[in-house]
Formats: sequence, C-alpha cells, structure tokens
Amino acid sequence: MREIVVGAAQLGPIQRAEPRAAVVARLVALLDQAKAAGCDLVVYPELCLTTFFPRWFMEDQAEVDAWFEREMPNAATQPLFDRAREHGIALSLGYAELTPEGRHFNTQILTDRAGRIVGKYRKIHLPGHPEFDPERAFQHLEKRYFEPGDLGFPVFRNMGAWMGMLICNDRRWPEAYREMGLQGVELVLLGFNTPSVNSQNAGEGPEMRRFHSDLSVQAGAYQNATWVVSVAKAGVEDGHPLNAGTVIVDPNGVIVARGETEADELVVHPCDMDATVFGKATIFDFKRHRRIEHYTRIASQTGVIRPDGTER
Ligand code: ING
Repeated sequence: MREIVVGAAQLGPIQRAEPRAAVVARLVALLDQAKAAGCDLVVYPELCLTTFFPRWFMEDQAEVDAWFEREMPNAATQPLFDRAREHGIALSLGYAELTPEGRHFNTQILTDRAGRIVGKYRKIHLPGHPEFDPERAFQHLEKRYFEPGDLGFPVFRNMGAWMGMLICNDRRWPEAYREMGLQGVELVLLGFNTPSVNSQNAGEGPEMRRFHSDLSVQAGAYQNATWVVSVAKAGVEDGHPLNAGTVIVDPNGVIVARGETEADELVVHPCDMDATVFGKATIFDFKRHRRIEHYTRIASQTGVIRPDGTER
C-alpha cells in the first residue's frame, strides 16, 4: 500500500481588493488544519493568491502584470513554503506566472515535503476570449492575459508516486488526462475557478455546472485508472459567483470525498496509489487494448471536418 493522505484545500472567494498577505494567511490556516488531519500533500486551487482577475477587462499591461508572480516562492508566499517545510507537507498551488522573459502563464506547481518545487504545469486549454465581449454578462479574458502552456502534460515522481497537474478548463478535455495516463499517472492534481453561471447561456446554472465538473473529473480518473483531486475556489467574488465542487475521485471514478461549503474548507482522503494498479493492468492496460492506427484525427486535426467537407 502506498498511501498519500491528500488535503484538497478549497478556498472561498478572494475579493479584488484582498492583499496577498491576507490570502496567504488563509492558505497557512488550511495547511495547519491539514497537519492536524495527518495530510501528506495539500492541493490549492487555480490562481489561489488573487481574485479571478480574467473577469476584468484591463488595457494597461502594468495593471495586468500586478496580478502575476515574478518568482515562486516570493516574499508574499515564503510564509506558506516555510510552514509547509516545517509540517513536512508537499504542496500544489496555482498562480499567475510572469517569467523573466516577460511571458504570462496560468501555472500550477508541485513541491516535495521539503518545499522544493519538483514539478510545474502551465495551463494549455484557455477558455474565454481575447477582446472585450459586450454580449457577455461578464468577461472571461484568459485568452487575453495568458499564453497557452508550453510544457505539455508532464508527470513527476514525488512521494513514491507518479503525479501530474491540470488547471480548470483542462479537466474538460479527455486528451489532457490521456497524455498523462500514457505516462502512468497515478494522481492528478487540479484546481479550478468556475463561474456558477454561463455568461452566454442564462439557462445553465450552478447545478449543471457542478454536474459537468464532476462528470469530467470522474471520467478522467476512471478512463486512466488514476486518482483525481479537483479543488475549487468558490463563493462570490465582487458580485460574481464561483461554483464550489471540490472532490477527490478514486481510480474507479468514484467520488470518495466532497466539499460541503463555498468557503475555505479542507477535504481530506487517504489515497492508496496501489489502487491504480488493477485498472492499469486490466480494462485500461493501454498497451494491450489501444489501437492507435485508428486514432488519426485526435492529434492531427484541431476542429470538426464533416465527411462532406463542411466545418464547424
Ligand atoms: N473556468 C471555467 C472552466 O473551464 C468554463 C470556464 C466554465 C468553460 C464552464 C466552459 C464551461 O471551469 C476556467 N478558469 O477555466
């Protein structure tokens, strides 16, 4: 048995005016709870240091860059990394990354128990739009503020297990899980900030949002025989509701633990990495069952091309 006690550290809302120091104090409080609960690893949501700023249209690049971190850890987050090292707890956390070359990514990192960064992922599937859209009830400008990730879907060895990361919209794309499944991933860590309503379809409310979020991560777990830890930032940020829905999913696709609130909340579950072995050796033994000679479109074609040649 290779058990890793995972703490999914859901965050309640972060208001636009909330300073990073106040947010980091919340992250540290969750980390102390995780220590008391016997956690080995704590996972924080996407963009866990700030409000979900892609909802705001900004034209001044200095204003945009103020939402980004130029290094990690940095002065604001050092208290979190120090406490994690004291507790001997590994972390995964999401933040907006501004590289020394001036590139902007929506990033998630993974540390070992000593606080060393052992893995980095940059969000590949960026939803939303690059320009202000007056038709939308609210903006979703990730395509404006971030570049698509340039690291692929890496898998890292940490704490005796094979771990990978996704960010938010990535969880809706089966290709993302399979890229890691083909590397033997046993534990997928992801965070999300998902608006509770659809800015283009008022008929789609929180219940359907929750259904799609659960469906996506349960499918990804089951179809790749891996654990998936999916952590929300939730609640109302400056009048804009974010959906909760923090879950821990086992390698059979079963939700074994779920958050109950829209606030800061730690969801804990002991995850045995050996629970991935049976699925990988039987129904999802990729080497025995996959027929890649028939999977031609998945990696060679981006959009729909119907048999009659029409597109969309
Ligand atoms: N948020 C949302 C997500 O993928 C979204 C955007 C919601 C897209 C619902 C499509 C449907 O969960 C982020 N940050 O990707």
